Amino acid sequence: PGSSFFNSNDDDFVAKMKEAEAQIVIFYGSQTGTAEDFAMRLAGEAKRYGIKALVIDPQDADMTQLSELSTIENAVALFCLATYGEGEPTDNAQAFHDLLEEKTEEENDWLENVNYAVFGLGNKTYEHFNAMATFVDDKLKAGGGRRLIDVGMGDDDVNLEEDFLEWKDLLWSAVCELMGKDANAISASFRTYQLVPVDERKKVFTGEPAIANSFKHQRPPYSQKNPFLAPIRVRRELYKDEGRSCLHIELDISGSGIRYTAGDHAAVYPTNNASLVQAVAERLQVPLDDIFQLQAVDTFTRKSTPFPCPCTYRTALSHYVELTHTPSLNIIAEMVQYAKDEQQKERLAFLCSKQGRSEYNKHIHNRHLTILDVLAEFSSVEMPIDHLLELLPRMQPRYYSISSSSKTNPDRIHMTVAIVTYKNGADTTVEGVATTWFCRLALDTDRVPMFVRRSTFRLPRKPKVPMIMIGPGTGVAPFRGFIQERLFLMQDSEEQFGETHLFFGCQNESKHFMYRDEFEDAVMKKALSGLHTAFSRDQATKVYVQHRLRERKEDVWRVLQAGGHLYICGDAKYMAQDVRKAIIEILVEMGDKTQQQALQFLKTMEEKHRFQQDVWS
Ligand code: FAD
Ligand code: 2AM
Repeated sequence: PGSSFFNSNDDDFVAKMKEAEAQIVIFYGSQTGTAEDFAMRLAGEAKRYGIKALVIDPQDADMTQLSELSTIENAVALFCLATYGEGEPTDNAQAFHDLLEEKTEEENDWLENVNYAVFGLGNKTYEHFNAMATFVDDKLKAGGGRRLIDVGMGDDDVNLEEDFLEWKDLLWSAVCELMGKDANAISASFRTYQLVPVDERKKVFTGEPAIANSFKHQRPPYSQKNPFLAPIRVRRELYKDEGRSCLHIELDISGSGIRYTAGDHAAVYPTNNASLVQAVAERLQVPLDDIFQLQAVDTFTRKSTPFPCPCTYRTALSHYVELTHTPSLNIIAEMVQYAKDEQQKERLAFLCSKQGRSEYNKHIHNRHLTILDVLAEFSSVEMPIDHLLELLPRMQPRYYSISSSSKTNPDRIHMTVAIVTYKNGADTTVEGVATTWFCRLALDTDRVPMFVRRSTFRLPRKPKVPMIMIGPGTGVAPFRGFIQERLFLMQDSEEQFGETHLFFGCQNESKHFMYRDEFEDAVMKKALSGLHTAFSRDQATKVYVQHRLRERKEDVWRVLQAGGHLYICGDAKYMAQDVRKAIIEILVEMGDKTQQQALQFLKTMEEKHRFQQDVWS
């Protein structure tokens, strides 16, 4: 196998801190890389106060060592923790979560004199907003830890960046006070990585997320670090109208050894549009085919490189960084030094000053400007590409709810993909990276780097258990898989199958009713007892799935009362919440419950895994 991008780590972080003379350790719980990014930014900023900080992945550390932190004078542990799905920790923070949960009453002083602060990355549209961060904050406090500042409740639905900035202002004041430092830090810029001569012996990465040559020599088992290159065999339009379209895609996983279960997610590493890469290259005069190597300035930062390299600039811009995300404030701050025009320099400096924050929000964040929009506006900025590359967020895999059953499609993974394109505040048409890339790929010959992420979204184990599935729009994806599976199981089966309802919604029946034939066929074959549709725009007033649920309140109550399963999939921001409200109303009315009892009923269902959600925003 090729050389690995990931370093192996000694797990005694306190010893490492002592060795590096670091006073701060920053742990991150990251699923999409943002928490890790924040952790790296904090480490970079610590330098401005003359403090050394170590960034550590909790899964590579012996977290019981936290109790030893007080052996370093004024040491501080910082946590940047994302909450995933239904209030769960991220995969890399799961063990740390479990450790905190296990700490017993008798050990409630195990963190005596340990200074800490927690920042949470969450999204208010989800029910369990920042559950992981508040859990950790509470547990550290309960363990006797010394909380430096209140837990930061970052809300990605509004402005995560701003929440982070506010929290970190408070943090640095508290840290400086603790350590007796001057809080008015010097504003010099510090590079985390630097260009170094390319080591000719090293393998050149060509887009692999972790292991050099793994695209050339494909070897199972496939995983996040070693994705399988799947050809697309089928790509067909489920609908297309003004500015909106949706695709049915089939990835071929034959021969890969990859297995999946209906309800799992397919994760895909996309490639940036070549024309976008070209545009960045032209603006910043990037020699796209040159091979380069970045290396950490400080050897104790967790990663020795920000992404797999050596590679060409073309590879880095195509595979390793997000080019359409709105530049965060630290990118703007680093641009200041490269502005040749004094007015532009001043304006950039203002945007990233405390006084200019609301202007940054109004002018850049809320208008969803891309890095190219900003570079176009600040035309005198001559930023070296290697500096920009270290600052741009790492390209993240995109997740799709698998819309097939492995019982009927063991060699294929089906996905139901809504194409993303929108005009931003600079009137730029921004293309969703993955979804528009799917449109451009050549069938059979191009390859999609992918892996399967296990989920807990599952059919009832016993087929006789009744169920209600609610999935408007692309939210119907996993239910198509469930229905395929039920149809398969029903063949030659003597077993009794519980009643099964699907609530589906879309704008117009004639245009957007995807998989209609299949669902109607399932009704005929009795795999679906009820197909309840809400066509929101086929009449003067909007009709949504929750209206149909209310109309069917007897069915809903009967199924839930009988111990049935309830599933919601699709939009987290509005739909899932409105549907929950409707369910609560039905429980109150039909079950003769108080609001409180209804909430408790649903909570118990959730704990027993009978109420499951697969939602995203
Ligand atoms: P990106 O390049 O990631 O761009 C999307 C971003 O653009 C958004 O996050 C938002 O910041 C911005 N944006 C989008 N629209 C606008 C707008 N109008 N104005 C301003 N900004 C905007 N998607 C499916 O289609 N089908 C599925 O089955 C599915 N299942 C999912 C399951 C899970 C667990 C999760 C987390 C997500 C799922 N998604 C699904 C969403 C999917 O992962 C991608 O986020 C989506 O396809 C967009 O990817 P992209 O790379 O094309 O867009
Ligand atoms: P709309 O676009 O006409 O508002 C799939 O996207 C379907 O979900 C569409 O019919 C859409 O309707 C509908 N939808 C939008 N907001 C919703 C909400 N809050 N609850 C349920 N369905 C919603």
